[in-house]
Amino acid sequence: MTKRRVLITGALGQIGSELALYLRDCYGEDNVLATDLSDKKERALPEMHFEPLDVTDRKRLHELVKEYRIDTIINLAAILSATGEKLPNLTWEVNMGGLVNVLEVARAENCSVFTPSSIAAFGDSTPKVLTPQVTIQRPSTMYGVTKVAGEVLCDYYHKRFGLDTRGVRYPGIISYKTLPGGGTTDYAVHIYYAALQKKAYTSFIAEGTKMDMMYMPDALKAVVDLIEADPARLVNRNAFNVTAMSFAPEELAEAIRKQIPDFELSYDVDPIRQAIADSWPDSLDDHCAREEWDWSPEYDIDRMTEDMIRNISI
Ligand code: VAH
Repeated sequence: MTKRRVLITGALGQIGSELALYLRDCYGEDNVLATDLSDKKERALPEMHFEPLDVTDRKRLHELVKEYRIDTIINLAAILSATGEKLPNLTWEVNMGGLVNVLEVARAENCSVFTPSSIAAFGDSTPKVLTPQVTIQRPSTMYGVTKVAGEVLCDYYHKRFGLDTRGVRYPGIISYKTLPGGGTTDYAVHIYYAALQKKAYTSFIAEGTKMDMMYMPDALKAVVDLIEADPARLVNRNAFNVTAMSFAPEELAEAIRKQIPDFELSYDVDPIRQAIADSWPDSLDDHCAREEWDWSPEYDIDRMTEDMIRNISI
């Protein structure tokens, strides 16, 4: 493991709040600085170095990178797909303005950068089954626009300035420690809580809507495996397709029934989030990640469901 001093933006979010702890375990408590717009640090990140940071404040970001001698920036701060359709201009400011700040500070201080893209970077004209690593990207959400723009901007900073930029296209991420906020795939998290509380869930995504998903432990491992990968092997660098499973709501309900036999699933489709989900792939081809940095997820739908229900029950 390389010795690193890491700054994370968006560290109180669904991924950030678990990634901060995972990176602390990998690199040591004194080598990880968690930052987030909100200051609810005590809620999610006890015993961690934490600084409030608005990722659109380049001056403050630069100060923190210098003060903490940061050499790696993990940029998670983003407004997700569904919220992004309610606040498109703010989504551009946060997602792209924040990324430009991260890239410019990284260029000035010679930091490596990891910024996740998403399956949201694809749109209706993208091949939906086993979506290729390199293909048509015409997303229909502002969140997706910022993800495509982010991918090509990170490629530019690597080619033009030699910056070490890396990223993956995450599918829906499922976890139990911090609830997701404002996403289209959030149903696949809420369903577990409803199954335990009421043995029933009403899905805002329609039956038959397949989307790629991944359990949080695999999502965390992907970050460290990629930033630690041999750069000589990397071709796609900033936008690796990664996935662990692809399922529709009724298939997830089947997996839950193996743990909670009388669980019932019903539907009350949200047309806005359904339209977003319909524009995304049904399944990704992630062979490039497997070939270039040995990506290999460990959780399938049944192993994830057992772990989710065991941990939420606690
Ligand atoms: C969202 N959870 O739903 C995020 C993610 C692929 C989905 O980008 O917006």
